[in-house]
Amino acid sequence: MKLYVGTKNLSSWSMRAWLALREADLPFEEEVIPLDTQAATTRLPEVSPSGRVPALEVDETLTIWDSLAIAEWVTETTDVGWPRDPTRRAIARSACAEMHSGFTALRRTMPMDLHGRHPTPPIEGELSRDIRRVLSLWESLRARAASGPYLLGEWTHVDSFFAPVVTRFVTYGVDLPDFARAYSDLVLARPSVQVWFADAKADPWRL
Ligand SMILES: N[C@@H](CCC(=O)N[C@@H](CS)C(=O)NCC(=O)O)C(=O)O
Repeated sequence: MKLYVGTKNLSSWSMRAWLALREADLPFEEEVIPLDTQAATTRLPEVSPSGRVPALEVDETLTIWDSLAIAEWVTETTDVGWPRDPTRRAIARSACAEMHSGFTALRRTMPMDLHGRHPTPPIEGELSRDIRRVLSLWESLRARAASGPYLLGEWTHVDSFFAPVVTRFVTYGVDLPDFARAYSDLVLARPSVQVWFADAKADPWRL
C-alpha cells in the first residue's frame, strides 16, 4: 500500500490522510510529490485520478484519491478513526465534512507552512468568522467528548483533520483562548504529528 503526498511542509490534505493511516497503525510506503514543480505536473496525473494528493494506492485495482475517503477507508479496514458511539460518530463526521468543504478564508489567507513563521493577517471579515467557528466547534466537540483529551475523547479522524489548523494558528501567531491553546499543545506533542513535522523539516520547499 502506498500513500502519495504533497510537500510535507505545505500539503495539509496530505497530512490529514497520513495521520489517519498512521494513527491506525497501518503500514504503508509513501512518495512525496513536490507540489508546484514541473515534476508534479507529470507525476500527479500518473498517481491520482483527480491529479491531487493525497492518493492511496491500496493495490493495483484500487486507488482512493481524497483525504476524507481515505479516512473512511481506514475505519472500514481497521475499525479505528471514528468514535464507536453513533452520536459521536455522526458529530465527528460532520466536523470532518465541515473542515473538508469549508473554512475557505482561513485556508486561503493562512496556507499551511509548518516550519515557516508569518505575520498575523488582519483577523476580520470571513477570516474572523472562520476562526471563531473553529473555536466554537472545538468547544462544542469537547463538551460531547468521551474520556480522553482530544476533541471527542481519544484521538479520532477529527483530530487528524484539524491538526493542520492547529499548525496554522502557530505559523501565523493567532492568539487562542486557554482551552484551544491546551488542545493545540497536545496535538503538536502527538508522536504521529511530530514525525510529520520532522519529515517536513527535510523538505527543501517553503512558501
Ligand atoms: N479534496 C481533496 C483536496 C486535495 C488537494 O487540494 N490537494 C492539493 C495539495 S494539499 C493538491 O494536490 N494540489 C496539487 C494541484 O492542485 O496541482 C482532498 O481532501 O484530498
